[in-house]
This record gives sequence, C-alpha cells and structure tokens, in this order.
Amino acid sequence: LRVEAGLRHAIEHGGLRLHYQPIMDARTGQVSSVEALVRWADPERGLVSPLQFIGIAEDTGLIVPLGEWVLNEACAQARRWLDAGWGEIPVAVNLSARQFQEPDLDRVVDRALQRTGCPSHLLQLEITESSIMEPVEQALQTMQRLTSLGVQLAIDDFGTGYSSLSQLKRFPVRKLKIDRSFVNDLGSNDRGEALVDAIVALAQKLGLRTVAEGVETEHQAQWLARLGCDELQGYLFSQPCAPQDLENWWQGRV
Ligand code: G
Ligand code: G
Ligand code: MN
Ligand code: NA
Repeated sequence: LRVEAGLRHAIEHGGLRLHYQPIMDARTGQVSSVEALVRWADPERGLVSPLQFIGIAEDTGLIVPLGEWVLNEACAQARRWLDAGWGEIPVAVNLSARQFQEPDLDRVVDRALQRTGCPSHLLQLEITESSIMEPVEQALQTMQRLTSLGVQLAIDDFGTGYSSLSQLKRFPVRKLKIDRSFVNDLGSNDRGEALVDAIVALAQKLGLRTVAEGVETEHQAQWLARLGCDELQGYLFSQPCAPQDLENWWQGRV
C-alpha cells in the first residue's frame, strides 16, 4: 500500500525518469533506434528498477497513468533530439498487456504525438506475445488502429510466449525482438543457435525485421549478424542510460 501511494505520487509529481538503450543496425553499426525504459527516482531508494514496480502498477491500474507518462516523455524526447540536431531517432516504448487492452489506447498514443510534435514514424510500440494472443480479433483491431496513426509495432520477448505462428502473419508488426535467453544460449549450446536461426528465417519469410536482445559479447554480435539478425541491443553497446549520458556515449563513438 505504501508502495502504491509512493508510485502514484511519483507519477503525478515528476518522480519518474526514462533511460534509453541504443539498438544498433547489425550491418552498418549505426544506432537505428533506442528503447525507453522507465525508472522511479525515489528520494529514499534512488533509481528503482521497473522490475520492482511494473507488476504493482499493473495490479493497481497505475500502469495506465504511468504508461501515459512514459508515452508522453518518450515522444517529447524524440522531438527534443530532432530539434537539437541529433536527427530522427526512433524511440521504442514498452506496453504492458493491461495498457494494450485499454479501449482508448490509440487516443492516448495520438494525444502524446500531437502534444509533443513527435512525428508518428519515430514512435515504436513493443508488445509482448501474451498480450496479443487473446482475443486475437480484438488485438488485431487495436494493432490496426495504432499502425493507422503511423507508429510501428514490435513483438517483445519473442519466443518466450505461445505466439500462434499462424496468427503472426496477420499482425501488422514490423519487428520481432528475440528474447535474450536465446541470445544467451548462443555459443554455449546448439539449441541457442538453432532457435535464433529459426526465428530469423521465420521473420524473413514474413518480411519482419529481427532485433536480438541481451547482446553482451562481441562473439554473440558476430554470430547474430552472421545468422542475418538485423539489429542488436545489449550491454555490449550500452546500458540503458539518461538522455545526456546517451548523447555523450554517442558523441564518443563518432
Ligand atoms: O529497465 P529494465 O532494464 O530493468 O526493464 C525491466 C523490465 O521492465 C523489462 O521487461 C521492460 O520491458 C519493463 N519496462 C521497462 N520500462 C517499461 C515501461 O515503460 N512500461 C512497461 N510496461 N514496462 C517497462
Ligand atoms: O522485456 P524487455 O525486453 O523490454 O526488457 C529489457 C530489459 O533487458 C531491461 O531490463 C534492460 O535493462 C535489460 N537488458 C538490456 N540489455 C541487456 C543485456 O545485454 N543483458 C542483460 N542481462 N539484460 C539486458
Ligand atoms: Mn522491451
Ligand atoms: Na524484451
């Protein structure tokens, strides 16, 4: 209960922060987009990981105002990067299942775009496999309403849920994010390689881009690039960090 009150206060009084992790183009080595990851700047505990409050936010319904704040802030940041001359940097935002089921999600997204002046093609929404499964027809409609705004959709943690492969081709998604457990297995056992290989092949047949998550070693990065994975994300390149730190990291690379 105390956590809930504290979180509510943080949402309403500027106590949340977004960190950003770069996602690299495997072919060119350039940053292709960034993923926004929320933190709670608690006066007593410091920066609190979303692992410690997203569940509570979902159970209490606070995920709705929290998610709206995240969307607004991510769009505002994309616009700030544009205005500051960094160019067009697409920003990916995680949606929880509960948010995905909100009937006015498309209006919330549209409002964030309008309010901040963020071009819609710079916003990507990551949804997990489980949130798009049931009921499929409704999920399909939600996805169509979102893509008609011009935003792009990605399936997060792909391979960990039970995506119905037959439905996958009906979904207007652009990317599959390969769960980091598979990336972790690369090089340590054959299963990892076989699974990544199969997911990349499936994605290519469906015309989808693939993003490998949790890339921590040069060896994994080379392996993934060889398997045809389009984009790479992980500690090998950068941890999620504050916008200013990301800008410094970026500047240091060029
Ligand atoms: O940031 P970390 O780096 O620790 O993220 C932990 C988990 O929290 C991930 O599964 C991530 O998808 C989730 N997460 C991070 N930010 C958000 C957010 O803004 N909304 C939702 N729904 N989940 C988030
Ligand atoms: O569920 P989602 O994919 O949105 O979660 C992203 C999570 O993965 C965040 O908690 C982020 O901090 C974490 N992460 C990002 N890169 C790496 C990595 O290279 N290794 C590990 N173990 N976690 C990572
Ligand atoms: Mn994600
Ligand atoms: Na993920």
